[in-house]
Formats: sequence, structure tokens, C-alpha cells
Amino acid sequence: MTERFTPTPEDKFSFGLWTVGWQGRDPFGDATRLPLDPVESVQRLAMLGAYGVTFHDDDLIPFGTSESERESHIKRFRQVLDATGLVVPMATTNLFTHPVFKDGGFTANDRDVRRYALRKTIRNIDLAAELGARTYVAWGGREGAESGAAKDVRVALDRMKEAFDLLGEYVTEQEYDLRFAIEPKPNEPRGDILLPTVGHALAFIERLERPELYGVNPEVGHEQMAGLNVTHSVAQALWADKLFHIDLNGQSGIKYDQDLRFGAGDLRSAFWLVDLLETAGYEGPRHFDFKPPRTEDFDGVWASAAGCMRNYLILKERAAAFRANPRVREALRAARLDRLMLPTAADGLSGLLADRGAFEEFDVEEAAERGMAFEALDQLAMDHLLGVR
Ligand SMILES: [Mn+2]
Repeated sequence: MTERFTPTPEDKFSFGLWTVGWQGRDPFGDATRLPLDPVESVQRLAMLGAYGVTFHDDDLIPFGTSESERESHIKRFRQVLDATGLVVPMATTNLFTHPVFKDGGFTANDRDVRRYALRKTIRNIDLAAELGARTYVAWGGREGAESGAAKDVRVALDRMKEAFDLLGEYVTEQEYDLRFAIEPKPNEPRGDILLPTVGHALAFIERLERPELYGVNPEVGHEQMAGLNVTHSVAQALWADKLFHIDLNGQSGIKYDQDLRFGAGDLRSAFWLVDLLETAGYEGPRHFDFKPPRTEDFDGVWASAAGCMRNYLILKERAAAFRANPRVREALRAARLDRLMLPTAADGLSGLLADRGAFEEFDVEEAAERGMAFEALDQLAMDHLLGVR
């Protein structure tokens, strides 16, 4: 009998090679784990019940690899994908590790660096398309500044637009079935990063030449580092039809990028996020972008990866139980969520202006006295999250 909360490929869980493969190098300490062969990562993730694996170009093909060696890395990767049945739903470019990108890729002040960044990205887009990826993530971790005069932000955004427009032109010309997902982050590694939140990215996308090709890849911890409610950010991305991908992990408040396993960190936020994804019709991968802490050996790495999926499935079950509970349905009515669904002025502007009940005869005091009943509703959610209902 299958144990409860055991993931299967139907759950669409995917992992970056760089997550389980993280060696634990941080600004204060050296690596605590040996490098992991991408082939072993794919095998292990398949055994754990994942459906997909994602990669930066340099995760799969070490930076500086010769053309012939590159082909052999790709061949081994294809073989293990075929053997395990794992798919590659997404790929991305590393424009942050090599020192050449210290001032950014698409918005580096140096033009030659920008052109190199674009060519590096295009090369990996070809590979992504070959491997069947449908989403190409762009995280501009080095696109930013530590000081005011170092970056003319308006001009840098011109260069960012130029880069994305060129990439959009490229995938259109190649007829690739590939869309871009911009991943916002407020800071780290740069002091301040351009397109710091989902809201900034959504506004930027509307200025591009082919906005339909671009969406967002919100990461739980990145929004939380900015003190924002990630579930609200994801909801707005869904509302804009721009949730092309998602990076799930855990974060405890406004501090360095913790990349905890999903469910660790802000558990209430994780509950509401799963509730949203599972009820809003999101059909993309549930992608984990986390880092097994550097305290862990490889047993700990796989326990951490398994924990991401297990926590998602537990929260999915808890959120579904919450939504199905008759007392919750009643509490939702008491909190008048059904009224929010009514258009404010189905009678139009003229109807609104002519309606004396809307203003002249509106009983402001009576309306002000109404309780909203949100606390009882939230406690029902808490009871479900804590497993007592
Ligand atoms: Mn992160």
C-alpha cells in the first residue's frame, strides 16, 4: 500500500540540479559536500517521486568546457532522462557565478559583457528547446548595484528590455515553444537588484515588444525577503495570467536568502500558497529551489528534498480539508467572501451616481458596526493546518 504523502510524477514536482547539488559553500565557509554528478541527482530525484529536473547551463556543463566535452555531458544527461522518465520543464542561464558577471549580464555597464551574456543565454536556450523545456527562467541576480551613481537605473532598464526583446525575437524566429519567466529578487548577491519584486517584473513585462512571451517565476523566499506576502504576489501573477513557473522554498522573515526546504520557515504562508495554487488552476511544475543546509551529508540532502514534496502534499491535503469543511463554508459566508464576487457597479457609472442608497441615504454607522468575522475563519484554517480538524 502506498504511504500517504508519497509523491508521484502526477504531482509535477521538479528540482533544480543546483539545489540538491549545492555543496554548501557560503560567504563564510567552504564546501561541506562533494560535487554531485547530475546523473546521480536525476536518478535519486526520480526514486523520490519527482517528475522533472531543471538546470543552469553551468550545472550541466561546467563553465569553460570544450565543445566535444559539452556534447558528452549532454549525452549522459539525455540517457539518464530517458532511463528515469524525468522531464526537463525549465532551464535557465548562470549569469552570476563567473567574475565576468560581477556587474551583471544584461545590464552590465560593459557592452562586451552584455553581448557575451546574451550569447551564453541563447546557446542554452537552444539546449533547453532540444530537451523539451517550455519555460526559460531569467534570474538577474547580478543586475543591480551597491551604490547610487554606479548604475543609471533607467538606462539599465533600457538594456534589460533590449536583452529580453532580443531573446523573444530569437525564440520566435526559431519557432521554439518556449516562454520566459522573470524571477524577481530584492537583493543578494547585489546590494539592490533590478526588478526586485513580482510587481516590478509584471510592470516591466508590459513594456516589452512581445509581452505575451514573458511571465514571472516568483520565489517564496525572495518575496518574503522584501517583507511581502508571497501568496498575494502569486495571486496577482495569476490574475495577470503571468504565473509561468514558481520556485517553492522556505524563508523566515526579512533576512538573508535562506532557501530552506518548502514548508520550513513561514508555515502559515506555505499553507495559503498551496491553497492558492491548488484552487486557482495553476498547472505548471511545483518547482523547488531550495538549499539543503550545509550541516547535511548526502542522506540529509535527500531527506531535505523528500521533505519539500512531503510538506507540499501534506499542505495540499490540509488545504483541501479546510475548503471542504462545512463550517469553513459557513465561515466564508459569514466573512462575506461571496459579496466580494459581486461587481461593485453592475448598474454602471450612471446607476452608481443615481443611487441615493449608495451615498446620500447610505447608513455609514450601520455599515461601520458590522464585524467581518475573519478571526473565526482564520482559526478554522489554523485548526486545519495544525491537524486538529
Ligand atoms: Mn532563494
